[in-house]
Amino acid sequence: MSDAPVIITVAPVGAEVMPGQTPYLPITPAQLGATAAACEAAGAAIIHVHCRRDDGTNTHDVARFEEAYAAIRGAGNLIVQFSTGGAIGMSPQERIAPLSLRPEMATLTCGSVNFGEEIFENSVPIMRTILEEIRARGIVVELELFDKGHLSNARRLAREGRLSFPAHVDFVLGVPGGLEASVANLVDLVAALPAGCTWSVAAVGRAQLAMATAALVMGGHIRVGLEDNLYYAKDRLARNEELVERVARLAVELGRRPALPDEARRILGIGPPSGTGIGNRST
Ligand code: KMH
Ligand code: ZN
Repeated sequence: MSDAPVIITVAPVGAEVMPGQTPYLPITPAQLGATAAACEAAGAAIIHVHCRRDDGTNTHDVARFEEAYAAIRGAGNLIVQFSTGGAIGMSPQERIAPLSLRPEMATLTCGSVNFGEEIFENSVPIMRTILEEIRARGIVVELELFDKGHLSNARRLAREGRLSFPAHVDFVLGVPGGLEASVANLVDLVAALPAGCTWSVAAVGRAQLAMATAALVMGGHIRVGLEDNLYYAKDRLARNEELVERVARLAVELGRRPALPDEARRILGIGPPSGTGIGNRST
């Protein structure tokens, strides 16, 4: 059993949930800032950022990300991780545009995947484009794996010299069309990782809590938030900070504790949040 600190990522908004589904979705930069502060107080170390326009629609507009980034930075010390997945249908150029702001971290989804009725497209050329921008900006990458085959793509990019292992990996389980959220699948994925990788798990819906608990026992890290799960319990909508607080409490019960953002920076090989000279373990 691990007693290492657990890095809790909050994914507070995502691209799929719409404001009509819950009153707790942070839409504006100010709301993202307030969410960041509440989630840091509850035990989060990383915030995974998507942006919306005021009407709730998705945008990867650089100016909107800049406002959100400033609001989050002004609210505390969370590691800021930009999504490069964006929303289904965004072009690769749209998806990478906010990286010009040089966040400390950014995601790279390591392959295409059916996504409900749609396809989340991440061909090898798209992955190369995103990774090149991540590397050029000196940003630490989080490899997002929605299926086991995505690990093969990551290994291919490593063979091409575009990223290096060990890296930080997030398993996103339970997307309709991706790998199902089960303990057996999580154990299998973790066993398949290159030596020295750190990993976290995100899971859709009700499985979020179960997979987070499994990660605590297995020595992994956790992602929670409304991007992946709207409910605290059946028929009870969640606030982001409640989802963070619950897994932080479970961590302590299980002999671990939430990593502070600076501890998470050390674990992930990220330099201090200066905006320049950001350390980069994974690319
Ligand atoms: N919204 C999904 C299509 C990421 O943030 O890097 C993709 C996604 C992945 O959320
Ligand atoms: Zn996302």
